[in-house]
Amino acid sequence: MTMPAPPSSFVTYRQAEFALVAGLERLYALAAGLGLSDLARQVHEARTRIEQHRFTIAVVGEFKRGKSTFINALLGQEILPADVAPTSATLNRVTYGLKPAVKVVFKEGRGEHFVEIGQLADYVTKLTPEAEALASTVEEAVVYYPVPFCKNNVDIIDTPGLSDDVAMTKVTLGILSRVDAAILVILATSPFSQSEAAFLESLLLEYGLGSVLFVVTAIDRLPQPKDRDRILSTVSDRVSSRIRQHAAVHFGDGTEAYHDYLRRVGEPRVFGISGHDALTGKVTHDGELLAASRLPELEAFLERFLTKESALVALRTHTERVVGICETLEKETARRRAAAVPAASGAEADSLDALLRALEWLAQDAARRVDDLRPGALERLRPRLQALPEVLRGAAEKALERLDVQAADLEPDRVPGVLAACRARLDERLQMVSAQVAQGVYEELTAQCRPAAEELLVFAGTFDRVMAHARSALAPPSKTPPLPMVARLGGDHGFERRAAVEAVLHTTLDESAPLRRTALTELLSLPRGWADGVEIRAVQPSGPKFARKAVDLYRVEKLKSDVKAGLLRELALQVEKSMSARDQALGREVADTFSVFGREIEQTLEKIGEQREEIRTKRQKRAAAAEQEGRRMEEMGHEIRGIRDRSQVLARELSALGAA
Ligand SMILES: Nc1nc2c(ncn2[C@@H]2O[C@H](COP(=O)(O)OP(=O)(O)OP(=O)(O)O)[C@@H](O)[C@H]2O)c(=O)[nH]1
Ligand SMILES: [Mg+2]
Repeated sequence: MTMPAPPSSFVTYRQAEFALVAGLERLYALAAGLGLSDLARQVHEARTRIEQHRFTIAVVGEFKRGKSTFINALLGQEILPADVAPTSATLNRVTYGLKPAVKVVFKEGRGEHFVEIGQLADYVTKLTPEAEALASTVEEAVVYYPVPFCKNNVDIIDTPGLSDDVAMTKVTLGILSRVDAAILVILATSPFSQSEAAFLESLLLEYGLGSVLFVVTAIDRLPQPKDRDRILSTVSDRVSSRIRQHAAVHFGDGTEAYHDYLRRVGEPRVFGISGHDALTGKVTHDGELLAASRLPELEAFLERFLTKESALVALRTHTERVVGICETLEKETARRRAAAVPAASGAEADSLDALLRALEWLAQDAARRVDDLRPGALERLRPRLQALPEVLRGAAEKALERLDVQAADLEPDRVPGVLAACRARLDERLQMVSAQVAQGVYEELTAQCRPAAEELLVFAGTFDRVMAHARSALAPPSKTPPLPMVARLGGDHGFERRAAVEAVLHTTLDESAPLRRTALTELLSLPRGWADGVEIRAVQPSGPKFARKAVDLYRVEKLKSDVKAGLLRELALQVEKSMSARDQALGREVADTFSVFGREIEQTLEKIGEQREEIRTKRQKRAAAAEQEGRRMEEMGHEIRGIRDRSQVLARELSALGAA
């Protein structure tokens, strides 16, 4: 590309290029840092193109506007296929080559090959279904031709017409970001339609007006010169009004930036030609027809624009593009900065914490209710304890009913043996009875625990649900959830409330059941050696010898009844003496049993506390991360604004340079 001598401005092309490349380098890092891979790729392409010093101009427009014919007119030969039916189906790049040739580049890296120029139509049109199928495999056709305009690294790209079909429109819109300037071809007989106006918007966003030319073709269809002039000024007016609209949307109607923009872009450059007549004139060497086609005037302009001004135009386009990229990035950083406000995640944590606090209250409430059940349970158990003296007495009487005492046992040294034997028998009996009473107390106690188990079950259901919610809100759901309390308590019993209560009761109490049984039995039995203080003496023999037998009989009966009375008295005494201690022990036992449920609830309180702590920590971490992200976005935004501001200054200087 020829570099015109820089005018007397401090901006030289090199400096501008250097500034743009440096800006793009930073923008690449920023876009990549934000994970915007598409934009990063675009930035990278822009940079490569600046460094390659190629200038590419695309000929664009609605379908059937005479785009291909116009390029053929420039080439002076019918090289690109043109037809009354929608024709172009690929991008055709016209580039400089001494010897005319065509290189067909296939899509997806499926190679390329050279064909004769006459074969071009076989690869690039959609005039027949077969041709269209082949064209759909072609990325682009490169036409080498000795076009003077293309001498200095300039390529002209013929594009498929817009609006005919979606795929073609996509191809054409896709190329916009990869070219430096565009020629919008408009038909004289339908000047600047709504869809062309909309398309202009894309062009303006991509390049700014300085890089868009308007070619109104087929003016030969308007034989009256005054009609031609009228059409050209109509197009010019419509384009200008569209540009004002664009400026108003982007800068605000009437603002300084608005007027600045309009001054910068200047008037649209509109040319009226007849591509058809120009081509015919060139091919048939009909100078008059060529002159009437008005192509020579446009060629003179293009000569300047594509060779002398192209470097400047390219720089301007690149600068506009950098500004556009900056705007996209600024919006993104602003969006992320707003999203990084910790309040958003804080609100969620707040409601979660409130939920867990409520769960804590429920737990404390359940614990209180369980505790409230205890006195009632004790009251129901007490009668069994109070009946103990009576029960033991009855059992003792029965055990001592028929004592086996002989006359020989009346010897003083044998009496203690008799007493011991009776006591052993009595102890055995009493032990059995107190074990039975203990079993009864145990069963009653378990029954009294049932309402507590029910309370626990109801709370466990709520606990599990809330904790599962808290966990999933805090941790990625892939984590295995903790074993639900309900399951731990008694398996998954669904809605079988009774079975569930039974299960809870047993899971909770079973562990300590043997201990409790022993404790209760101990509580209800007599201490070892309880009758050690009982002393019995046999009645001394007296009276005449002949009456000895009867006397002995009397003595035996007396011994028996003494032993019985002594043991019963001692038993009553011992039992009576220990009743208040037993009552206290029973109270302790009931409290102990109920505390098993209390402990279960206490453990859930611990878990809830841990969960709340975790929320607090997570929240602090999140807040810190959000703050950091916010700062990072702010710094990025600041840097991007800097690049944008510098690029805008550059854009102003470059357009001043163009006007000079
Ligand atoms: N009268 C007249 N007809 C023209 C002119 N330019 C193009 N045509 C005709 O308009 C029709 C379409 O021309 P093309 O050059 O194929 O148009 P295109 O915009 O390339 O069409 P697509 O590739 O399908 O988008 C052809 O029949 C041309 O002969 C012109 O300046 N005057
Ligand atoms: Mg075409």
